[in-house]
Amino acid sequence: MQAVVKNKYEKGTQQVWILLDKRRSALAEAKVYQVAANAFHAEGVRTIFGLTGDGNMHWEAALAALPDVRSFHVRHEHAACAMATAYAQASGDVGVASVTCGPGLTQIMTALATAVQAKIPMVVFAGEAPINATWYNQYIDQAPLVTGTGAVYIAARSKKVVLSSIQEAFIIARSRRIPVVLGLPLDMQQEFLADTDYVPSLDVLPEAPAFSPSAELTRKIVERISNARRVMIIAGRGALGAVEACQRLAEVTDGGLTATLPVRGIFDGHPRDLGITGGFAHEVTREAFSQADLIVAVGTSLTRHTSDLNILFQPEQVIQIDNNPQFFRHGQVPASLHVIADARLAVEAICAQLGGKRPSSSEWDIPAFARRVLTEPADTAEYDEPLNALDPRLVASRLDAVLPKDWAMVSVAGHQSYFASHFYGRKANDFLAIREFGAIGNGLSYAIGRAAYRPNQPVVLFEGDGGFLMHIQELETLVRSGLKILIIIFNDGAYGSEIHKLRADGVSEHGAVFGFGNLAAIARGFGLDGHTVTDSAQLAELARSFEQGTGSALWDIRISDQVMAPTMRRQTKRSK
Ligand SMILES: Cc1ncc(C[n+]2csc(CCOP(=O)(O)OP(=O)(O)O)c2C)c(N)n1
Ligand SMILES: [Mg+2]
Repeated sequence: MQAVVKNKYEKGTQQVWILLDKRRSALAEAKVYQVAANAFHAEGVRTIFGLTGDGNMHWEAALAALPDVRSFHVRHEHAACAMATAYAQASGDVGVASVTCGPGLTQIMTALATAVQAKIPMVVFAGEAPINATWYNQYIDQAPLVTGTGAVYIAARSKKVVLSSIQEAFIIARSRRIPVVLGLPLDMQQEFLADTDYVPSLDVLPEAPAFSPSAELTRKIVERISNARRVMIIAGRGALGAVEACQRLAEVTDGGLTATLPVRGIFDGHPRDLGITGGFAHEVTREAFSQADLIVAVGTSLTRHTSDLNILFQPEQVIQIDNNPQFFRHGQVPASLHVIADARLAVEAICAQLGGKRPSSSEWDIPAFARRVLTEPADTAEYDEPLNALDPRLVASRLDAVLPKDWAMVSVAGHQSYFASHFYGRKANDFLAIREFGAIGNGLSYAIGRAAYRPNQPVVLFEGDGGFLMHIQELETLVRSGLKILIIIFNDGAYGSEIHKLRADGVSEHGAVFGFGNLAAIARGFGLDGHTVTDSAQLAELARSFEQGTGSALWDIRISDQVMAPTMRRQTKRSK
């Protein structure tokens, strides 16, 4: 398609329109915002999320007009940033959001901090106050706000540095996996600039080398494995390219396979798959961990969530294999042996050297544990009192039975997230859980970002009532976008995470209990299909009608506030 750019400029008192044919006139001048939009397009950006104002509206319109670009206009800037976060996580590419200067930028602090902690490659195009004005009502010093979240701020305050700043932003985002905010003063964006060829970051960045561990280090690991009795393998996001190698390692060591929550399902279907590790692990998986004496952690940064605060295993038991280990994570050195290597190459080298050498005692029947994970409840705690609404554990298992296995699922923070984590027979790339920074109020945005990545795959969002109401305005964005999302609210009429702690501490829970509201009617008001669920027998028929329909739906499932997630039970007991 021919890129014809129409620009208006002032010549004396006359307004002159020029048409720039970019094929013929590579050095033609265009407005800075247009040149910047062309550069983003050259970076391969085809999906953007934003809310416009003076600082970004021209850039956004220019980029949205370029071939194949889809622009999502949201109702709150935080949502744009959170959508770009989920889009980046799902696609593996750089997420792009855009906000105006001043109040547009201040809205995204929580989403930026989350993206930093989740190591999300992202570029946020932000306006800046005009450089030539003596006063501007939306002025704020943007850099310290952004850098305070841990993100990078690049101010491009002269048209001469605009293209190199965009290139730098994408180079940093891709190579360091971090969000970068790019600030361009809004008056400078209206200047003219030669639209020279832009060199995209991927033309500059070399491919990351894949290191094998040294033969000596491999021998050391093999010796530890041979001296161990029961080996458990944990895979994180860095193991996505090493699935078969990890499975082979489990087979040759008679060991178990587990996944961190973000890659739930990575070993789905393997007879040694014990599901997720960490605080949310199945009771049977916890039992297996209690018998393991060696942990091989592959491609995971080993947060405290992964070891459930060192309850499942201790750092001394762990060998960590990662191409970029942190060595100190969540307040401790998380492993006793660190291997800097490519996950697949390292595990393959270990398997090759292990040959027939197995752990000294290999009577561990992991396939029996794996069968129990699939057939027994994840949490068997019983309650003496009759429950005042549905048991969220039974709701989750019913949902697992009625929701097709190839729909994508999105899970968020809050007490209900434990229940929404226990779904089986589903693939890792059909699950998205960004829980870093622990902020509530992201669910709808994450689901929209995930759906924007694969618009033809239905997405199921599991949310709490509190998190949902925090950004309910994005229902309007969802309906306008035409994406198909099933929103499932585990509605306990409260900030569940708070009430359980307040109750345990004997403190009044009045500030955390709100009642149920009529979320189904609200959803219908926005144009979704809305249902209140008080009996899990309703779910099968509702799933059928969602599948057959074309639009989004919300199910407000009334769950009991008496059932505590095991993580919460342990936490409240510890605080006594
Ligand atoms: C932005 C933000 N504000 C406050 C909190 C504290 N907080 C953690 S969980 C939670 C309750 C969430 O309620 P809901 O979404 O209904 O989920 P539930 O815990 O009830 O399952 C709150 C307020 C937080 N994590 N993030
Ligand atoms: Mg709640």
